[in-house]
Amino acid sequence: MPDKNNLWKVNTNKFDNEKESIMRNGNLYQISNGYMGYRGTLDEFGRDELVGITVAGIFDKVGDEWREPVNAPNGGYTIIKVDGKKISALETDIVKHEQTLDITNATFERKTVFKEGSKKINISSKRFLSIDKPNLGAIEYSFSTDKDAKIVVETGIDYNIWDLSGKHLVNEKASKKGNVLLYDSVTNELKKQVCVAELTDFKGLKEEHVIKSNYNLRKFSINAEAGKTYKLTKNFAVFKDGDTPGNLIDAAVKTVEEAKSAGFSGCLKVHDELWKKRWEQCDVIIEGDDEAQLALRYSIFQLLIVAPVKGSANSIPARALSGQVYKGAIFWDTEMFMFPFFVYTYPEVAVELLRYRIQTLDGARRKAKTEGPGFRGAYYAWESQESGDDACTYFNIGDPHTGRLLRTHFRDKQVHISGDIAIAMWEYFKLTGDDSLLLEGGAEVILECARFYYSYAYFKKDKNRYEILDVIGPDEYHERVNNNAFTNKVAKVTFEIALEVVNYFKEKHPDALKKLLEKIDIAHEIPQFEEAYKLLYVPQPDPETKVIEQFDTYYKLEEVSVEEVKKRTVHPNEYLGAGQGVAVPTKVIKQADVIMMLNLFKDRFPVDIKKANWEYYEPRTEHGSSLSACAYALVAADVGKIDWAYKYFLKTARLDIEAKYKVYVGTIFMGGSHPAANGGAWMAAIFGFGGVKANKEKVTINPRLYSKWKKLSFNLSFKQDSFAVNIDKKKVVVVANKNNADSRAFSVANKELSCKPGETIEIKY
Ligand code: IFM
Repeated sequence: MPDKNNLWKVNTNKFDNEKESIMRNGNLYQISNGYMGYRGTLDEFGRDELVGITVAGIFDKVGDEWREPVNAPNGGYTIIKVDGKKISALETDIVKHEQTLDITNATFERKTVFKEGSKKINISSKRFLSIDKPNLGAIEYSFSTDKDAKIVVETGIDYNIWDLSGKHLVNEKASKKGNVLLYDSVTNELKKQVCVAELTDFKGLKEEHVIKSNYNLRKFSINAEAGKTYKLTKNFAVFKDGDTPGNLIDAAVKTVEEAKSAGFSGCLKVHDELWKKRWEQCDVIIEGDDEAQLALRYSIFQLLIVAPVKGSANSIPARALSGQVYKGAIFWDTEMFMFPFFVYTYPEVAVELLRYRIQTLDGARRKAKTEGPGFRGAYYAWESQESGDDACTYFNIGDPHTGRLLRTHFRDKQVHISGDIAIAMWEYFKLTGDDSLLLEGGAEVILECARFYYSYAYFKKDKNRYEILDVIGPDEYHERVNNNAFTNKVAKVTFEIALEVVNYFKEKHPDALKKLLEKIDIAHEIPQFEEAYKLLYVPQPDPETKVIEQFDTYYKLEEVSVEEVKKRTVHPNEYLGAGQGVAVPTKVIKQADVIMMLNLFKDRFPVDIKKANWEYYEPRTEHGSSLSACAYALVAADVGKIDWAYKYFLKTARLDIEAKYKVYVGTIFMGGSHPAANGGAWMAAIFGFGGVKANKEKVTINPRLYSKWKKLSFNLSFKQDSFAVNIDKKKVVVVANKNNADSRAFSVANKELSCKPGETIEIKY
């Protein structure tokens, strides 16, 4: 149970030197500022402990290995030697250890008491990655001994870099310019420059410069007095190609020099203030359930730390910036699971996520052409990196028995990705009322996605309908299926949205429409979209059972329990799908699929259909993906199964804070954080228990609080206006910000209202 008085901290007073615990703690205690992530490792750790500073938006490939994000050298490295002996949590006796992640401002702190011979040594450090200056990291490090000792401090840049797939930084140069330690390099594939500067302030002490074994260090030798605390502050800056128009090294040097002048506390103060604003805008308060409160807050924190830097047009990878897992790629996870949190609470970031898709539209066009036959439009990458070309490999999961890679069809058949993006693009416009993103390229994205589906669909003459064949839906255990309900529905809605965009532009932006239709030569295809929208088949509920068949022939598969399927595996890491996977011939599914559809289009299905499908698919779902639990939570809440909703809410909200997730699928290392599950936790709380949903016209709130919850409070952004919402067991209170632009429509507990700027409305339910 979390500490009641502190629901803003993650903390342990144990140090476990098992490799796996170090890896899990690296994820759990990571800090990030959207530009880079810094794993929660200790100052003295190195490559073997998976120290990683993963930089957003820069990728590299070595030989035939997987393309992945670049990890920068660790400018935060420090180790001390006492009477010639290295002091490290890995080698030295530990008397006491405490490490804390402060969620209020993304700072990581460690305090360790070591015993070396007859001496006790205290080491403390605190670090953060500035959200004011995204290239900057700052560390305050101090130590003391209980007896006089000869201490050597080595601090600087460790460029022994942990990489999963090859050495990405080459032409490495270590040097010192004035007082600043420097590291310069280029990436192996595209020769993009990556550099690091480090500057230590250890008042008045003389230092020696040492370059050895891929460390660029300064060395201080001290005759330390018993009981005296020695403190140094370190700043490091990471810069990559494109960060500044000028010289990168100069920019890095300037960044650390300015940070040194401002001092650790000066930099921290600005950083703190910005974090305070973020929390004022995005926090959710649950009264009466500390476990849920901490887990949800940690989930929100995980999303906030990876919010892309303004103007970067970066998006959020499936494992955030916790390392290179999943090739640092952006999946549908972002639009379907993270985007809702941002668009409802932090729309400035939601824009950034969608700009990334506008920016990678050409990559999606290339994929449509090369994935063929005859595909046109935008077929977005299943695993998208900086150019939008697909980083997903055709052989994507290793078989633990043979070590061979298995053919999976994630890349070539998971076509729902394009529609997921089109839906988010349109959702942004509906909820914010801001059409600038559509004008900037969002409308083009939507039309190109519709064009792709038209080129992918088949017209079945005898049935007078379009079908979508040979795909993978969200349930990845069943590949190459026909008429997957989720995919067909997403495609149909994409046609619908494309038509709505055209109509909206006709009315509001006729010139822009004319230009766009000419630019992509699509005017003659609009009638095709109309026809496809009308005639595209979407599997319907069975009139008797009300269940929607997940895809054609799903019902013919073997009826067997999830437990039984798992018993059939012969290796603990075995993947249940692909080729001969044990789930393939069965009805056992990997993750929410029909249920995902019923959640995504919740307004288009009645409760009895949702309930019947939840009851049918829930026992057949293995939840082999971290994306699954939240969909089950959301639909459970929708159909009034509040205890089930809570069970699945906790599963998604606790995933990262509990850090007990699986770390291997097949032979592939998967250890990292799960921002989609974090976004799912927010959705389950707000849309599920809060009963919030919004469309172009209004915000609807129909609460169904979990029994333990006394109160649920959160902020909402709608049409660029902000509202504070407080829900307790009896009433809903909505407070409109006094600076809101206009009065907005609400439906609270089935009462229609409008909420003027500065007004408070209170409805009993
Ligand atoms: O996007 C998901 C997919 O749905 C299931 N496998 C993991 C991917 C990344 O999270």
